[in-house]
Amino acid sequence: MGAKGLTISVTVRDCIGTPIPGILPSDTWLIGCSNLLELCGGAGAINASAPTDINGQTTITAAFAAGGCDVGGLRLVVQGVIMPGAQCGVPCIPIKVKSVDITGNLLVDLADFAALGAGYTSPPQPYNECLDFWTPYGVVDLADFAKWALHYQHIC
Ligand SMILES: [Ca+2]
Repeated sequence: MGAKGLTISVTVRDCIGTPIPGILPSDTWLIGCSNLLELCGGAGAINASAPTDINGQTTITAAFAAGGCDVGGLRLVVQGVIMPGAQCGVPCIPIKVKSVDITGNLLVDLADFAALGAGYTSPPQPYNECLDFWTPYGVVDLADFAKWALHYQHIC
């Protein structure tokens, strides 16, 4: 994300609002809000940049190693607990994750080619945002296929 100028700022507090310092980067990661991402390396798919500081703060700027597609946003996980929790009514972080590993088996293979082909080109095929990898956004065309093809046979 940092390469695209994106940073997620994270502040971790306990139940009475006291910042929690020293939470390891490996204990801070992201998941898809609709649970449609296959995380490459599990919780190691994307981690914080550093341990939380004395103010309970850190950032997430890494690339997201995941297959599948979740355009419903992201949610933070700290030490295995989903933050801030859907029960709090807090919206998901508005970041869409789309992988050329469309099927989410952590390998870009012929199954993904078939999935892309089912929605190629759009129009006239119905628009599938999960297949829209490159500009112009809102259409699935040769540019999206080219982006996909660059990663053919890649594994996580
Ligand atoms: Ca496109």
